[in-house]
Amino acid sequence: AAGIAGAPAPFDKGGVKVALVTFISAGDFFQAYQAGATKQAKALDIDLQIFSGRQDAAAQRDQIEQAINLGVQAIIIDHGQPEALKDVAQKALDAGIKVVAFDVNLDNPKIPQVEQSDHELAKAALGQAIKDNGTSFQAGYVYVAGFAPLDRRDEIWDETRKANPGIVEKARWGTVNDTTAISTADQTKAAFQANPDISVVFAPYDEFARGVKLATDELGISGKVKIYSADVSTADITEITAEGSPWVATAATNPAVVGAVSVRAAAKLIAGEDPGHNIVVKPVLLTQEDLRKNGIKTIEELDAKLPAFGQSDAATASWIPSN
Ligand code: SR1
Repeated sequence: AAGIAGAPAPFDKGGVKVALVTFISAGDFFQAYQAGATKQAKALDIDLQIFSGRQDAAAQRDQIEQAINLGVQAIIIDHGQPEALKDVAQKALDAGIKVVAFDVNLDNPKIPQVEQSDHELAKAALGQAIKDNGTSFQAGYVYVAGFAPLDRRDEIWDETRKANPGIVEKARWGTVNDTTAISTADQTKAAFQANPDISVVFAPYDEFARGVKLATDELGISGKVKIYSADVSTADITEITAEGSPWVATAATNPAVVGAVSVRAAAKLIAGEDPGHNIVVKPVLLTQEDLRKNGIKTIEELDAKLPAFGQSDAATASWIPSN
């Protein structure tokens, strides 16, 4: 370990170990989040060990125990079920290990919470839905309760429907598993068969949106449905900008930036600095029209075009190299 010249201890000498314990590891969002975390860790000369989740709360608890036993200086907990994690996160704190949580509310003043401003994200996507479709339409909604970001986005869906009684939720469905998009596609087909008048789907997770698009393509109804989502990846941009695509807008951060911010927050805690309690990475609204007009095909092109997407000043410090 070489360390970083001029950085506070222990980063000046190097050899810092951090664990990233995930709950969901499949899918573009989570892969990009991990890639961003890995890159920022490398820039900080951190040995980052990633524990891959399988949507299994007991396994995630075990992995946190393993990280504690490995003697890491910090643990980043990425999603999960709060009730399965709160005590084991406290155990880490009691052992002198710093803890950062991303998108799982551990409700502990010692644990900074990283999030993507999910209220703003949902408002941006639904604002575009209203702009395109007016305030009266038959809607489908893809939602699974119990995930902090989805629950926060759900609050805005409720608020939007209350403010616009002409928006009618005809059906609600959703699954989070190893193959979320495929499971969601199957459920979407059933929802559309029972409710052929649905013209707008709010699917605020890109795996959900991908599933809805797959279903509408297979049912041959893509021309009469519009999908509004959260998240973006290069593969999503391909789906959104494809000819005849019903996926017309998404509100998103760059997940690699969120991963980098999570590592920086952990590094600041290890160095004895305060990264703040609520660490927010702001999303941007991306429409099919703008992506096509600007010829954007990849995340890298979005980074270059939209500085607010490609970087965040959350949890920065003069001694932390940007990645
Ligand atoms: C099942 S939770 C999925 C969400 O987590 C992250 O916040 C991503 O934005 C994704 O939509």
